[in-house]
Formats: sequence, C-alpha cells, structure tokens
Amino acid sequence: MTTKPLVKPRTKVQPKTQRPPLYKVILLNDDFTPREFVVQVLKAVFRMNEDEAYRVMMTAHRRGACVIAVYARDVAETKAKEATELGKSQGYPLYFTTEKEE
Ligand code: TYC
Repeated sequence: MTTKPLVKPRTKVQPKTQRPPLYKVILLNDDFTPREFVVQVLKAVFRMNEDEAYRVMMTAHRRGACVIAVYARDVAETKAKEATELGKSQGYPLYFTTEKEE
C-alpha cells in the first residue's frame, strides 16, 4: 500500500518572459578615417565622453573592431547607419555594423 504525501510539492512553472533580443553596434577599423573624427562621431552618436570615445577608437584601431554598445534592434541599426553616414558625408570609409547578441 502506498501512503499519500502529507505535503504536496508546490512547484510552479515560471513562464519565461520574452525579452526582445539585443543588438551590438560594432565599430570597424579602416586605414583612412582620422582618429579624431572617429572620436567625434562616437561622442555625438553614442553619447560617450572624450575618454570612452578615445578608448573605443583605439581598441578598434588596434584589434580591427570594437563593440560599442547594445540596444534594441531598431535603435542599434539607426545609430550604426547614422554614424556611418557621418563618415560618408566627409568622404571617409568609417563603418559601423550591427550583430544580434546571443
Ligand atoms: N585607423 C585609423 C587611422 O589610423 C583610425 C581609426 C580608428 C579608424 C578606428 C577607424 O574604427 C576606426 N587613421
């Protein structure tokens, strides 16, 4: 004969909250855009201070690329486009891309 447990286990299934995926904005190095211009764009579009902008620029310069920030998809894409356009408007090949965060 089996005995009934006195206390029922009270496990609840937690429904997973669906958060929208985040997207990284990545700065790519090139050989032509002046360092100071990259710093200006990072300050203007990504609201970085001089120090942060300089560090990010130098990381991309040395390593080839640097992740700048993560945003919702539309924000990431808009900012990457805006920053790339700023370079283009001055004739520079400066390029920002986006990538889905895993
Ligand atoms: N490599 C460029 C130079 O030497 C500067 C630069 C840094 C350009 C970072 C793009 O993402 C970049 N003038």
